[in-house]
Amino acid sequence: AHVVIKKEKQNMCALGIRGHIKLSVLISLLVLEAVSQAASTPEEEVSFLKLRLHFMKNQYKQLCNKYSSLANTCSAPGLNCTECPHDWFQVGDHCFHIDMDKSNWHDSENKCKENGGHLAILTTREQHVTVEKESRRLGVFYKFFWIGLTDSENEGQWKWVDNSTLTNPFWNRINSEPDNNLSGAPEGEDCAVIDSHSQTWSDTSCDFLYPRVCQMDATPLV
Ligand SMILES: [Ca+2]
Ligand SMILES: [Ca+2]
Repeated sequence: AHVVIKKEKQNMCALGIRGHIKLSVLISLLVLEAVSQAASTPEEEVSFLKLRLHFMKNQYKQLCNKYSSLANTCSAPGLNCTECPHDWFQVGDHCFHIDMDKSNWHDSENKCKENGGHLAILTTREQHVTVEKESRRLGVFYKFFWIGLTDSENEGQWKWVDNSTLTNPFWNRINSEPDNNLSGAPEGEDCAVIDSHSQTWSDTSCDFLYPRVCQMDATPLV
């Protein structure tokens, strides 16, 4: 009986490896099929291909997860089936992570860097909505998080941590932010936080202690 079980296990592992090859072939076929689809305008073709790609990525993730759970039962190596590290959430081509450890702005940026990222550069409404959802999912009571935006070099000239200038601001205009309020901080307010509830930003003292949103590029699956 022991031999039979061993044999079955070997078969299962062989199946797993064959499955992996089939998986790769299937993906190639699907990609080819998508590319060969005729569309009347280039714009239509682009949106069609985007849809197909989105569908195939989901298919790939499902197959990849199946493969990994099978690989787990033998000695075959598993696969990373997501485009973001564990505990990070994905929006488009980027991965984000909420870290509840509270630090000043500069230490927060360094801590994001230690994990291979940087403080979040939030440019779309979808990213703000997802940060809000994620903070709720974590049951986060706290609503202010550092993002990678500062005007510490030149007062009033807001720059992201990748040195790009701010083009699509989400300031809390109801509270007249950014106000560089000197009463709370004699040196002014040169670093930005997101208020996850209202999904808007405020400037505040860079020395204050807040949790943070880190960001890194997603690693494409295929
Ligand atoms: Ca300022
Ligand atoms: Ca302010």
